[in-house]
Parts: sequence; structure tokens; C-alpha cells
Amino acid sequence: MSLTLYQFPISHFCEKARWALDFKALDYTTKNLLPGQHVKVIRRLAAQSSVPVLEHEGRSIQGSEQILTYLDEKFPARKLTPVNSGEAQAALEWERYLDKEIGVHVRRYVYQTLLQHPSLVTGFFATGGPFWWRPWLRLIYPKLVTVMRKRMNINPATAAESKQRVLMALERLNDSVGDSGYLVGAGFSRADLTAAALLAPLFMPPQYGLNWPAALPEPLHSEVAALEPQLQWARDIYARYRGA
Ligand SMILES: N[C@@H](CCC(=O)N[C@@H](CS)C(=O)NCC(=O)O)C(=O)O
Repeated sequence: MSLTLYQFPISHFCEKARWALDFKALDYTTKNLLPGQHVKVIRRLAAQSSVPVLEHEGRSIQGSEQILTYLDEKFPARKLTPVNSGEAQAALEWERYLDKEIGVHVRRYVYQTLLQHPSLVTGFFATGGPFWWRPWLRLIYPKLVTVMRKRMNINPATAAESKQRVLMALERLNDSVGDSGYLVGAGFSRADLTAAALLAPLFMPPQYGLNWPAALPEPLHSEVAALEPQLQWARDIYARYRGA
């Protein structure tokens, strides 16, 4: 019954899957992939080239939402999907909204600055890999940046728009957290996990498992510092529900 997670340690969509596996205290191994070379490996397992992909009992499950659903079905203890069907639907709707509005836009917003810092980005991408990944990434860095900018449509104008989308989603999120402190119902669910995991690159929690820098490079650092009050809820969710 071995569980293997194919991932990029830096990816916040992969963090969703890691968190779910850790939350359920499941024994799993991670296969860290080198961006670019991941395509060959992932295409053997699944229809798209994206990570995360979870392998279990000869099956491959691609996509963080699908992995959370699968884990809840196979390992129902500590369910992340609410038991009540109306709440389950609401949690799934939140998750899809957050994947789109926070997942995609935090990534584009953050990379616009990070990509200008090769040693930071190569350090992130080389995490958990053999010694040669880092020099290799330094060598191909200009090409990697071109591909990433193209694939994720990252440029100053789209990044500025993404920042606005993140701000709007953060506002909606904070307005929606009820007295219970959760997005859906009276307990922690996949909606809360998704929101906190996808926002995590902005506040760099240690449980994420990445060697974060002491501070984000400018102008991200100052911009994100101004968002601190809006990020507090996600920080609290990490502190309460994300074991190391
Ligand atoms: N909706 C997907 C998004 C996954 C995604 O965008 N993964 C990125 C890393 S953050 C990726 O694998 N990009 C490379 C590729 O698609 O080949 C999920 O939730 O898993």
C-alpha cells in the first residue's frame, strides 16, 4: 500500500497534497522532480504533465483536488471533506475557487519577482535532488525563465493583475471565515487547507519544508508585509493544523 508523491517541493499545489498526507498521518515517500525533466516522468503516469501526482496501488491520481478526494475515500480517518453533503459541496466549491484565484495568481505574482533572483529560485528547484541539480539549473536558467514566463504567462502587466486578483480573493476569504474560524461549517476542512497552502509562499511557514529565505526580495517583501493582517488567518490555520 505504498504511497508515492511526485512533486516539486516549491509547488504550493504539491503542498496541498503533502499537507493532506501528513494530516492523515500516512506513510509516504516523495519523488522530487527537476522542472523540465518532470514531463517525461509524469507523462508515463498521467494525462497531463503537472504535479502533484500520487501513486498508490498501481493507480496514479493527478491534481491536488483529486488527490484530496482520493485520500478521503481510501483513508477516511481525519476526513478533509465535510460529512454533510451540502457542506462537502461548499468546501469543494471553495477549493476550486481558491485553486484558480489564489493558486494561479499567487504563483504568477510571486514569480514575477523571484525569477529575477536566480540563486533563490535554483535553490528552491534543487531542493531534495542530487548535488548536480543546482549547477545544472544555473546553466539552463535563462531558458528555464523563458519557458516559465511563457507557460504561466508571467510578465509585469499580468503579475500586477494577479496581485489584484489575490487581494480580491483575500478579501472574500477573510469576509467568509465565520465565527467558527473556518470557511465551511464548524470545523477544519479541505477549503481551509487549500486556502492556507496556496497562500503559504507569501508567509513562508516552516512546515512547508522548504529552505525559505529570511525575507522575500523587494518589492515583494514590502508589498506582502502590508498584507500581514489579511494573512493572519492562514498563518493561524498552519499553526493549528499543519504538523511539521
Ligand atoms: N490544478 C492543478 C495545478 C497543478 C500545477 O499547476 N502544477 C504545476 C506546479 S505548481 C506544474 O506541475 N507545472 C508544470 C507542468 O504543468 O508541466 C493541481 O491542483 O494539481
